[in-house]
Amino acid sequence: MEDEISSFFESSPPLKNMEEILENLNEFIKLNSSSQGGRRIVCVTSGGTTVPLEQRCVRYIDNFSSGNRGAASTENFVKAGYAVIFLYRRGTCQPYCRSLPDDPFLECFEFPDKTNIQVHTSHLEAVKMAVMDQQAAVAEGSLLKLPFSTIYEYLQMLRLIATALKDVGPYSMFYLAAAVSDFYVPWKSMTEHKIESGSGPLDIRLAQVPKMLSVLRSNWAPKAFCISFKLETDSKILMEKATKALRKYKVHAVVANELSTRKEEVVVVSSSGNVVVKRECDKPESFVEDNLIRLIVDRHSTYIKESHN
Ligand code: PAZ
Repeated sequence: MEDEISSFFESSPPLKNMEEILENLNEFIKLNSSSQGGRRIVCVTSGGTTVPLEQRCVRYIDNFSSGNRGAASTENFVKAGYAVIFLYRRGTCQPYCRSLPDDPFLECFEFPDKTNIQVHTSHLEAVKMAVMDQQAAVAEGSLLKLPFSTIYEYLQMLRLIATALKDVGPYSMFYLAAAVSDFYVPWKSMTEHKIESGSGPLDIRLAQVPKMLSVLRSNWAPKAFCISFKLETDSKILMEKATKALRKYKVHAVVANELSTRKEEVVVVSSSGNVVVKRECDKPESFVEDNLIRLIVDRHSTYIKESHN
């Protein structure tokens, strides 16, 4: 497995802005570890990774993930006093923007005259809150946003973040809500130019993406608190798969969810048993992430206390 992982990274196209990412990352970690008593730092991954089919990519395989879970969780972590590294898929849902109309966003604005632009009264509150909350989180150094698109970018960035967080130890957390591709086309066996059409059906052989969770736990950031996610469409196999992942990857909890009900309820699977976490249906403004993050933060506090004993 170690060999597969090394060869994945060795053959990946290098990150274009690695220096800049590292600089921002180290500055963010330094600021938050040294700010009064130090803040806990969580890396929230969000959205789906793409799998390019050509090196000069025209076509790619994608998945369903909207990034809502990651964005809502980020807001809750910031509210709980965490510094958040938001590793997100470009173009997916962003923290503090969930109540803005996305289609068409420009309908939020109006021009009373040629030199002024105003937010339409019906959207005023939502836009005001989004701008204020986002700016406050960035200004107080609680939010660092790092975008990815491909599986290659995602895994390289996750490794950078994990190794940069190594010294934060138990005060760091990984909350891995991104929907990461299980299969990909290895860079070296990928055609450089656009795949030509017109010569019948296309056969593509996909390799399995090496599982990085074990190496994150054992090498990259062994002391970090680690939460992974398991999504299934068949509720009959969900709990079994989540329990298996808990044991196999030795994470601290697995959040199990089913595609069609993921916004209503999740199950937190851990060695202390399974806890069902639900959205409060009687409150229209409630999200499952509000209760989920409360529980995770609580578990993280216990983990920190235990790691000092
Ligand atoms: O991004 P979203 O809000 O539409 O969905 C969230 C989710 C289902 C991608 C997440 O909760 C999850 O389960 N992520 C891991 C998926 C997996 O098993 O790979």
